[in-house]
Amino acid sequence: MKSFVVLLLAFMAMVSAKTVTYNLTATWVQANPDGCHERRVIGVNNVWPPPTIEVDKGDTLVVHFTNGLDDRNSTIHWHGLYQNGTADMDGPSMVSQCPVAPGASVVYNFTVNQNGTYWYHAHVPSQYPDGFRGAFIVHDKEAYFADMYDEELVLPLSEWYHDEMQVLVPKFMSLYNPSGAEPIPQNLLFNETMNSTIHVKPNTTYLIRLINIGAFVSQYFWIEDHDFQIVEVDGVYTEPSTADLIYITAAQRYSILLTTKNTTDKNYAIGTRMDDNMLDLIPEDLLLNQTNWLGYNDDKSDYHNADPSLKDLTAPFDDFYLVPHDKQGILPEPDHEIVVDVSMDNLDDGVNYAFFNNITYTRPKVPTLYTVLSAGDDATNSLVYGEFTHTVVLEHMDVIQIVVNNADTGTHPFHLHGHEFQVINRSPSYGDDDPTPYDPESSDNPPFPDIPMRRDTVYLRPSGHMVLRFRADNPGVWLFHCHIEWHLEQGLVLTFVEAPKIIQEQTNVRPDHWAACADLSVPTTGNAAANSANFLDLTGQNAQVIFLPAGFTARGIVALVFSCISAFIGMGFIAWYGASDLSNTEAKIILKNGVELNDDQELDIQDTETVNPHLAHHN
Ligand SMILES: *[C@@H]1O[C@H](CO)[C@@H](O)[C@H](O)[C@H]1NC(C)=O
Ligand SMILES: *[C@@H]1O[C@H](CO)[C@@H](O)[C@H](O)[C@H]1NC(C)=O
Ligand SMILES: *[C@@H]1O[C@H](CO)[C@@H](O)[C@H](O)[C@H]1NC(C)=O
Ligand SMILES: *[C@@H]1O[C@H](CO)[C@@H](O)[C@H](O)[C@H]1NC(C)=O
Ligand SMILES: *[C@@H]1O[C@H](CO)[C@@H](O)[C@H](O)[C@H]1NC(C)=O
Ligand SMILES: *[C@@H]1O[C@H](CO)[C@@H](O)[C@H](O)[C@H]1NC(C)=O
Ligand SMILES: *[C@@H]1O[C@H](CO)[C@@H](O)[C@H](O)[C@H]1NC(C)=O
Ligand SMILES: *[C@@H]1O[C@H](CO)[C@@H](O)[C@H](O)[C@H]1NC(C)=O
Ligand SMILES: *[C@@H]1O[C@H](CO)[C@@H](O)[C@H](O)[C@H]1NC(C)=O
Ligand SMILES: *[C@@H]1O[C@H](CO)[C@@H](O)[C@H](O)[C@H]1NC(C)=O
Ligand SMILES: *[C@@H]1O[C@H](CO)[C@@H](O)[C@H](O)[C@H]1NC(C)=O
Ligand SMILES: [Cu+2]
Repeated sequence: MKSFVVLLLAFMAMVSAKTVTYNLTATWVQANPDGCHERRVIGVNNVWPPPTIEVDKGDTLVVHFTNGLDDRNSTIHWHGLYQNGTADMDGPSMVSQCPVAPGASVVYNFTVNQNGTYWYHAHVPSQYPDGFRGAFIVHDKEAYFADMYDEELVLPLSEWYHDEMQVLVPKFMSLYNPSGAEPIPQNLLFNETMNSTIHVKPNTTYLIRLINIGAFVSQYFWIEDHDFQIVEVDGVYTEPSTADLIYITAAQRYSILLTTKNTTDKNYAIGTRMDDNMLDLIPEDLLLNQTNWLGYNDDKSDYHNADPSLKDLTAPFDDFYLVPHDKQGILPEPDHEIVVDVSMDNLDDGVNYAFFNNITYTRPKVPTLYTVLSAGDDATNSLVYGEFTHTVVLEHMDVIQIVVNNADTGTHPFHLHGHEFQVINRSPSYGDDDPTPYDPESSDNPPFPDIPMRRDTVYLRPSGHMVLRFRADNPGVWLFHCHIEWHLEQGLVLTFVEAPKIIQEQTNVRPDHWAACADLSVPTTGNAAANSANFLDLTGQNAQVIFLPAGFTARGIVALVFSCISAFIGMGFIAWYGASDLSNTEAKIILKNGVELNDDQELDIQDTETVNPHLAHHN
């Protein structure tokens, strides 16, 4: 009888699973999200913001994607969706597919067998912060909290820049920004706008899906005089946990249950605040706090009575202690451990890059998945993927442990494609001069949790460390990267090639995906250097810029850059900048590095002597 019921349920699931189709054409649109500056943004089907994609668990999603942008390539990544059996649908350009040229189209077609809150965004470098991102919701009637709420809301959070990425990126990745100071956003958006009101009914429980669709700052989120219950993080149902303040990094999601009050005599503030520790400089006119409203009644004058600035921000809810509802226990001791150090430094071109173990990701000539498919037995040899994709080959079903040590003073939200991971250790932050790598022998380590929290994006604290585990049960090519778009641009990426022989058996790249490559003359066979005669010959691979000569420091570059500018212009630096618009980035370099704004800057003699002609010539 029991097996009959199971069969019947399986049958019912099959008949109810449907195909959901969307046509998404990326297009330029004018918009003014924060009400302070109108600009060109990337919308979908001539509308911004892009639509929310909604499916039921078990559905097949078919997206007809057309790149309607006249001046750039594009692709779409489905953040948090495992693409189990469809590794060719994951989206990152030059990893699982070719970029899609202006005017070209590809179909994304995959089945969703997960629950929860996800999002989608462009996955070519530095594109989604221009607006090409949206929510992706998987409805699940069987969710344990399905009976615990009355209504559902989706609430995307992000930061917003008034300049386009194509203006910001060259300034960021520049000799003139040697400290790698990230551009400062102009505002925080809330549901892609500001000053907005969520109208609620009294005595009602809402499931609110919070998604940080931003590309840089983490946000604190709270609602004046309201607690809520966390029931899902990044697609993993959790035991209900009461919180009144959460910290949500770029790319993370939280589903919360919020029960409204039984009276409508007052409206309440919803507070969001940037994590200003992530900013190198806080311009005087930057509003770190934003206020939106939980509206119980339409008396707008009442809004000004609420004061969100009373929240103590020192102890946001720590996601480390969440317990997954499925109670999956800690995975066994790892079969394969990967230890990586995160650092940031200048290479020979003076630009500040980000590194895992001294490698900054440099894209291959052939998308890595296509190298897997064309390499035959060599696919199990990580050499064929090239040195600078930083590829690690994983064996099917191995337990993988990633130890991430932060030799940098920033907070980094790391995301793994194709999986969620167990977070079994995460240190507090340490001081700037005291980076503390994970020491498995240390008696200070807390015991690993029996039932670790799982999610697909987890933050590493400044100068701290964390230990993650997952089982390699999903053949594919999966990136592990910082989700701060600036740091992705700087190369903070690892590539996992998981179970390459199985990828070869189960992957059938569709003709339209091959055609996208042909459109742009991107080779589809061969190793990272596009050599298909000898997969072990990497001659001609794209390589990272070489390291600076020993003894040359980032501080030296700063001094040099500014002294060269002064010399070249023939006057003080202030005068030079006085004539132009002093941008955030430039102002930050000056402050961050304590560069003197006059002619008597101190130049380190050693630095001047070891100056490389390439650098000097640049000025
Ligand atoms: C998508 O576009 C095709 C061709 O223009 C059209 O036939 C189809 O109805 C559209 N589907 C949706 C879901 O909009
Ligand atoms: C929000 O309020 C600020 C301050 O009054 C204003 O400058 C801005 O234009 C408003 N934005 C929107 C989207 O209403
Ligand atoms: C699109 O991608 C191709 C192949 O990588 C590249 O050569 C081309 O410059 C890109 N186009 C644009 C507009 O960036
Ligand atoms: C999507 O994939 C399914 C299963 O492989 C296939 O039957 C279907 O034709 C595909 N649809 C499109 C529009 O490519
Ligand atoms: C997904 O939903 C099902 C049914 O509600 C549940 O059994 C399962 O544990 C959920 N998965 C996760 C990862 O939370
Ligand atoms: C978010 O904004 C959209 C319009 O872009 C609106 O339809 C939706 O109701 C808003 N969501 C909430 C939670 O207020
Ligand atoms: C309304 O809520 C308050 C605070 O939770 C509670 O003390 C009170 O009993 C409630 N009133 C009714 C009528 O349910
Ligand atoms: C909320 O529910 C309580 C108890 O059911 C009821 O007395 C009260 O009138 C309700 N309040 C509103 C504003 O509907
Ligand atoms: C911003 O909000 C925080 C938390 O409530 C508060 O401590 C701080 O004073 C606020 N800052 C401003 C400028 O309102
Ligand atoms: C990275 O480079 C530094 C300086 O050259 C060296 O000390 C360190 O061992 C390198 N780290 C790795 C993991 O190769
Ligand atoms: C992928 O599918 C296989 C077989 O159906 C399953 O064993 C595995 O757990 C799945 N992996 C993920 C990450 O969903
Ligand atoms: Cu980062």
